[in-house]
Order: sequence, then structure tokens, then C-alpha cells
Amino acid sequence: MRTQVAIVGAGPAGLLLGALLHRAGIDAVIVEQRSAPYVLGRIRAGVLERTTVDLLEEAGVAGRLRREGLPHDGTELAFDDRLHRIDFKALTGQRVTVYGQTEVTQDLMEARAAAGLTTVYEAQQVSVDGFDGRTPVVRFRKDGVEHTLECDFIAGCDGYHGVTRASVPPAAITTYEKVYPFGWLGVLADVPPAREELVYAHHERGFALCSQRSRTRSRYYLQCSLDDKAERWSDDMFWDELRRRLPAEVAQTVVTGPSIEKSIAPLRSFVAEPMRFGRLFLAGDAAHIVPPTGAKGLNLAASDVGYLARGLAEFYLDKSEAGIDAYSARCLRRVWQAERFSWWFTSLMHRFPETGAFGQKMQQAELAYLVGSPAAATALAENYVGLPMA
Ligand code: FAS
Ligand code: PHB
Repeated sequence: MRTQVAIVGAGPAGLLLGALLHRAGIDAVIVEQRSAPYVLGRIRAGVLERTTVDLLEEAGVAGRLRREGLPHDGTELAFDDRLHRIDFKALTGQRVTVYGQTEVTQDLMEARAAAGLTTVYEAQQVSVDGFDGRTPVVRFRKDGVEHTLECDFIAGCDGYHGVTRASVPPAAITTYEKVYPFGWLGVLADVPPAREELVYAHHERGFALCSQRSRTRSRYYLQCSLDDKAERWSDDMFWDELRRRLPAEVAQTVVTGPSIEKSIAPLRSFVAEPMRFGRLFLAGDAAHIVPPTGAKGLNLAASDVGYLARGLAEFYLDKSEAGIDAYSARCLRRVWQAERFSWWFTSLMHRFPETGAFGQKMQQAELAYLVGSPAAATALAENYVGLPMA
């Protein structure tokens, strides 16, 4: 087999990169270790920045997003039993769109299949080689047969636990990591959202988030301990704890119902530098992880592949290596800004018993400043809606 760009991973990064390259007339094959239903079954992100919407439009896959996506002009912060709205539109002129990662992935998968493009699902023993030279290859087993995919470039879009970053010589890569002392217990339920917009709640019992996927499907999260287990939480226990952490005016509007998904995700901040190794480019969670508080993970994956698609188009169409040479530095400038915001917002909104009474006072003072100062609120808003893609 041969292609111009071999993409490892059919999550949002790999699929969006494949779609953008196709629009530029560049051939790409995606090699994915799981089945398509398995990839679609992972319940992940829910908020799209303007830059991500623009890239999905550029990829020609935004039809359903335009019809079903929910524009949000702001969000609500809850603390001391009160709600405080942060008005993105008034403060930045921008908004975000609520549209689940599952839907983005489905739209990309359907467009790829309709275009007759090659995606190898359930590929086993995937390995990458030769990316320090000019003839990189991706090897994999499929239905018991060994395959070698020759290519010009490899895009490592295989997530935090993937094979591509792990294949880089340790001396060539530097990683930065912070693991948070708690997780998020997430529930998906076919019930109408409690509020029009998302609610981020700071409470002495722990953080809570009221999010949504549509006007009839809601996504809720509770800060939980790292040794907690989703199966320990009955639906009733979840709904009761959620309502304890919300202001009364919100708790009484929560519509409960049977969970259709319930899982715990750990929180970490992680960055690998650089993001390019010869003919191998890392993109998305393969290169960086953010705690989901700032809703940045999916959006960073999109901006990475936006930069990579442009750089590869310059290489093939303009015979220029400037874009691929600038890829890593260009991505990392935006990655580190999102890492800072996600760390800051996580540090502000969650309970950290180890910081003691003084730490709690600092959080309360910052929350009061945030909702009392247009400058502070603007800083939150411009990071939440997404900094521009330079
Ligand atoms: P992904 O991990 O989505 O995709 C990588 C793909 O590569 C997967 O399909 C995997 O099967 C495949 N793969 C892995 N190893 C392979 C190999 N060796 N060979 C071939 N294929 C391989 N972000 C938010 O903004 N908000 C959230 O609420 C949120 N919640 C999250 C919850 C969890 C549990 C996790 C893990 C992440 C969450 N994220 C959230 C972040 C998430 O949305 C990611 O940022 C997003 O999926 C990134 O997309 P990709 O980079 O494509 O990585
Ligand atoms: C979600 O809907 O999954 C979601 C929304 C906003 C966040 C994190 C997760 O900050």
C-alpha cells in the first residue's frame, strides 16, 4: 500500500485531518485500532470554539452542525448559592457552539465513507518506522494479514495512549505533566438541560458541571475521588449529589432520568515537545492533554490539524516546507495558552482540601473578583471562546 499521508487514529484529529487533506487533493489513509462503533461510543467533549466550527466548514462537514448545533453566548458560574453569567458575546463579540464530539466524529466518518476514502478499522499491532528518513512506513495486521503502508508523512493522531509518541526516541522528546488529585464522574441522560447555558459550579462538596448535547439530552459531571468507581453510583445517588452542589434555583430545574452513559475520567495536564520528528507529526491528544474544565481538548486537536493540513498543502502544492517547518512552534504557542487556561479554571473551580482554609479563601476571592471585574471576566471569556489561530 502507498499514500501521501498515513494518519494513525480515527478520532476527531485524524478524521478532520483526512477531510482537510482530501479538500486539498492530498491522498491520506487512516489506520485505526478500534471499530467505528467503538470510536463513536466514547462520550467526550461538547463545546466547539469558532475556530473549530470554521475548520469543519472548510472540511465540508458542517451541514448538520449548522442545523443542530446550539450557539451559546455565555455561561454561568455558580458559587455561594448564586449564579453569575459571563457574557461571551458582550465581552468578546464571540460565542461557542454546543455540539457533541460524537456528532463531529460521526459527521466526519460519514463524509469520509461517502468520498470513498480508505480507513482501516480494527488494525492490530500498528507500528511506525523510518520517520527520521524520507521513506516512513506504518505497519499493521488486518484480518491476520500483515500490511506495510508506505508514505511521505505520518500524522500521529492516536491519542494519549497511542503508539506514535511512544515511538519517538526518548532523547528527542520532552514532556511536561501534572496529574490532578480527582476525576470527573460523567453522566449522559435523555433529559432536557437544567439551564439554557452551561453551569460551572464551585461548591464545598466539589465541582459540578451542567452541560448538554441538545434540548433533550444533557451531560452532567461531578468532581469525584480518583479511587471512586462509576458502578458505585446509582442514578439516584448521582442526581442527589448534583443537586446538593447547585444553587437552589438550578437544583429545582434539574430533570432526572435514567443514565445512558456513566464513566469516570481522570484529569491531567500534559504536553510533549516538539510536535514534529522528521516525517512524523503529532496532533491532538497524542501531543497534549488538558483537564476538560476549559473545554479545550477537542478544540486543540482541531487547530493542530488545521495547521498541519495547511503545512502539507504548502509542501505538495507550493513545493514549500515553510508550513511543516513552522508546525510544532505554531501549535505549541496555542497549546500552552490553552494549558494555562485549563489549569487556571480547574484550580479555581475544584475543591483542593490539601490547600486548606487559606486556599479556599483565595478561590473565593478570585471568584468574587471574576464576577465583579469586566477585565477579569473578559480574560475568562476570550480564553473560553478560543484564542485566534495565528
Ligand atoms: P482521541 O483519543 O479521540 O482519538 C485517538 C484515536 O486513536 C482513537 O480512536 C484510538 O482508538 C486510536 N488509537 C490509539 N492507539 C492506536 C494505535 N496504536 N493504532 C491505531 N489507532 C490508535 N475534551 C473536551 O473538550 N471536553 C470533555 O469533556 C472531554 N472529556 C474527555 C473524557 C475522556 C475520558 C477523555 C479520554 C478525553 C476527554 N476530552 C474532552 C478530550 C477529548 O475530547 C480529546 O481532546 C479528543 O478526543 C482528542 O481527539 P484525538 O486527538 O483525535 O484523540
Ligand atoms: C461536555 O459537554 O462534555 C463538556 C462541556 C464543557 C466542559 C467540559 C465538558 O468544560
